[in-house]
Amino acid sequence: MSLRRRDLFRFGGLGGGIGLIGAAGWSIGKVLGPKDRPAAALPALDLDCTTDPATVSASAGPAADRYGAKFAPAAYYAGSRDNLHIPPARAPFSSDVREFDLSVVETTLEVAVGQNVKVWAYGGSVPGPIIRATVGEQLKITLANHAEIAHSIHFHGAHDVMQDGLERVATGGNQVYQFEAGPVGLHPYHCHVPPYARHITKGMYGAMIVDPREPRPAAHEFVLCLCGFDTDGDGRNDVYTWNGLAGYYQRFPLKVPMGELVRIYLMNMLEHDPVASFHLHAQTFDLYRSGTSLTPHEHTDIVALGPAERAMIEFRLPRRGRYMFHPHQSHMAERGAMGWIVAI
Ligand SMILES: [Cu+2]
Repeated sequence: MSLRRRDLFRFGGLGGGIGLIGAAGWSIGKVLGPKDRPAAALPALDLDCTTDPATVSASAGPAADRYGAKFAPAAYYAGSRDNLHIPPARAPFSSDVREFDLSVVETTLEVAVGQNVKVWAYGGSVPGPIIRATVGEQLKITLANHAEIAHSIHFHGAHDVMQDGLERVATGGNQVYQFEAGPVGLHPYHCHVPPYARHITKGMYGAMIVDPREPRPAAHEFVLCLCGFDTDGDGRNDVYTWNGLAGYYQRFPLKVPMGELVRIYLMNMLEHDPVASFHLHAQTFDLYRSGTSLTPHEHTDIVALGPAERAMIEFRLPRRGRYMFHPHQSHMAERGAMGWIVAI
């Protein structure tokens, strides 16, 4: 069954739309009855964020210039990128070495409908796989370079300087990085071979979550990595995405149960833009900068993030409905970085 956002609004507001979501297999498991519907239907928005991408081309005229139309996923995407935004479950502390494979392959990613970018992909994906460990665990991360030029993995956080990922790994080469996970928080990893702006804008980054020994409260967890693509080579970003595909979370909103704790790990891996932000509509959140503290630094509805800066946020959505999120830099929001969280 094919479901588009404008269909969702057409069927009597969000209650009807969520019924359809369930029918389409997107439900998180709760069966909704008539009493579960919101008191009033949500107003339709003037955001044609689901313009059928198959009908859009760069020369398609005014329709193609409608908000978001050119910054949508290709029509064939079917919402199967959960591994890029749902982190692995937290595991108890282990004295065993945790092993990860971040080998690099070259591939092509359709970052927005019809816009194909050649990328270097850690573990075959952009962003790379989410690494998760408990503070103090030993990590062993392997990079086999299957790409045509040299790459590396540099990890943020604290570790032995000999494991800092500054050495180039030549084509066909292998490198193993071993260090202790820490400190608690959210730390990016990325290629550090110059010009590394080019390597990063071609997809060479990912998130590493380091959990405290005493687990944080149970929550619905997501990772959102803000990424840009310079599709015309002019040194500026042309397409902005959360986790690699423009408009993905417009078409496939994150879904959470109403009233339950949500935790999002945010990361800004943009090159070329000096600052970006994450703004949540209709709800405020606790902000833990870099995720390194167990108590929040601030309570707000927006957090600014410089390059490679990250944050952990926690909130609950008290009402059934759709909550927009986006960078407050409008050119980013309008070029692919708009998304939704639906509380069911
Ligand atoms: Cu690289």
